[in-house]
Amino acid sequence: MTRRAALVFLGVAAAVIGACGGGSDDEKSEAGGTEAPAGPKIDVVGKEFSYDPDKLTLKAGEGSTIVLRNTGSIEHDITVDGAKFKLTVPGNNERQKVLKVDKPGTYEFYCSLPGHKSAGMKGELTVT
Ligand SMILES: [Cu+2]
Repeated sequence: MTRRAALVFLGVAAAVIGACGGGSDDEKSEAGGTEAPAGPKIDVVGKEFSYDPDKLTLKAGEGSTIVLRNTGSIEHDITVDGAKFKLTVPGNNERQKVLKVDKPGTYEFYCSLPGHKSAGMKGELTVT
């Protein structure tokens, strides 16, 4: 379905470029893919009330896929305020989301459910 849409899009783009008589849009269309950046995969296990590991590192400006495996019985999340990032996972489930932080520094990540952070669900995110 999406592949077909992409092919149709390419066909239209080629027609437009052809009509303009220029090939300068070639690079643009190549870089304009809608695929989310996957980058390195970072596995985190969360449960009541901790993360393992509780220290994460990623590169500034580069998307990393955070995979949160919640081995607890209730919902947990990973929230990073400075990056507008929140990944919520129901109990005994696994979800993933791309995290990209543009500014190097040290950030805190934590579970935003009431009481969880103070119970220990927090960690440190280092962006280099
Ligand atoms: Cu939690």
